[in-house]
Amino acid sequence: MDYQPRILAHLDLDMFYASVEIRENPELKDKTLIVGNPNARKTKKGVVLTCSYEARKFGVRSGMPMNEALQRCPDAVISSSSRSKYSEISNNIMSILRDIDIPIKITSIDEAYLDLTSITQNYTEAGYIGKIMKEEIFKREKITCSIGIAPTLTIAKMASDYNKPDAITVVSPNLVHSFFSSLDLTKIPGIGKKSGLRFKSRGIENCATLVSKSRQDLVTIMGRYGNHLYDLFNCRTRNYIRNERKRKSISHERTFHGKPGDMKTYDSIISNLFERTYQSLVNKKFLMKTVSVKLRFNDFETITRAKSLEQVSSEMDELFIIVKELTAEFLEDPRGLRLIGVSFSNLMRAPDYEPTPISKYFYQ
Ligand code: TTP
Ligand code: MG
Repeated sequence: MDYQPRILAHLDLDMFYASVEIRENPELKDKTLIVGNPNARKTKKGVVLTCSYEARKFGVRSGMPMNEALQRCPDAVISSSSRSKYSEISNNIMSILRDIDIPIKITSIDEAYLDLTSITQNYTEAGYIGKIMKEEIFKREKITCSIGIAPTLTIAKMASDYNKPDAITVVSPNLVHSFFSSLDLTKIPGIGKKSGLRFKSRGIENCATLVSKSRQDLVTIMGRYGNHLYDLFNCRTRNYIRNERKRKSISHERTFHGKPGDMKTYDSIISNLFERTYQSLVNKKFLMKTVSVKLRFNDFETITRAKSLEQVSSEMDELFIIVKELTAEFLEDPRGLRLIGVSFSNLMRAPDYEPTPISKYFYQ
């Protein structure tokens, strides 16, 4: 394995679905909020998708049956989930991160790893970059996140979770052992509650006495977890991002409550989406070859239509006409629309493109 020193970040959005519900309905702020089946009080069915930090104080957790969650927190407000909204906001946020032009791996709807090594050589500056990322995400999408910065991917992920919500935790190489020393054994990936309890019964509660042991000693004390722990404590786990994800498309989409044939609404949404997508294309100095549109009808059938140009372009009028052509036949569909998306793909950098250092990029 390649153990070149690297500075890696893990970013995870805070109580993501709940944050989106609060953003859309600010009255929910500071409430004991559960996202899940809104009929659970009657039907006793469903599981908690996520919940606010206030609800977590009562022991409510993602994946818990709604029935149990409501027993723990009888006054909770339940919000149903709006998944297309979550993916729309997630795409916008991941797009902000992709624009930094460094290796990125998006691992779920609300988390991503980034390799900061090419833009900074020190952890203090990395922490500052993390702060700028957080501010930019909040400024644009009104969602908070937590970031961990560390020499390996696993430690970066543990660090992003360490002080949630709305936190940055920087674990520079010289702090790795003290970071682990502060952790309960059950916080270690791979050591579940059961094994944690087993170790506790043998007097091993946290990592403090284990971090500076040799591999052999750890194997003697911990059995099969010994090797795993030694690698973890000594940064001998993965520290690079394999799939550098090049930007494949620029897109914006919007969900709304469309009425059949409401051309005025559709036209204004299409113009607005086009303008935003076009603006991103120009700001990011891309040229593109393929225009696509996505449309979702009120019965949830979703279609996409695309048209490729003969040559790369960033001509506004030409692209807008294509978007209008691609959407035209669906706007009068009697089912009515609930989502429209506009996307440009087959991207190429414009000749005058220069990667911008992150601080410059964000403060432009
Ligand atoms: P997480 O990042 O695990 O949780 P979270 O963002 O809600 O809270 P935290 O502040 O601790 O990061 O998951 C992201 C979203 O994925 C979450 O908001 C809802 C969804 N999800 C499910 O639908 N089911 C699940 O069991 C989990 C764990 C998450
Ligand atoms: Mg999260």
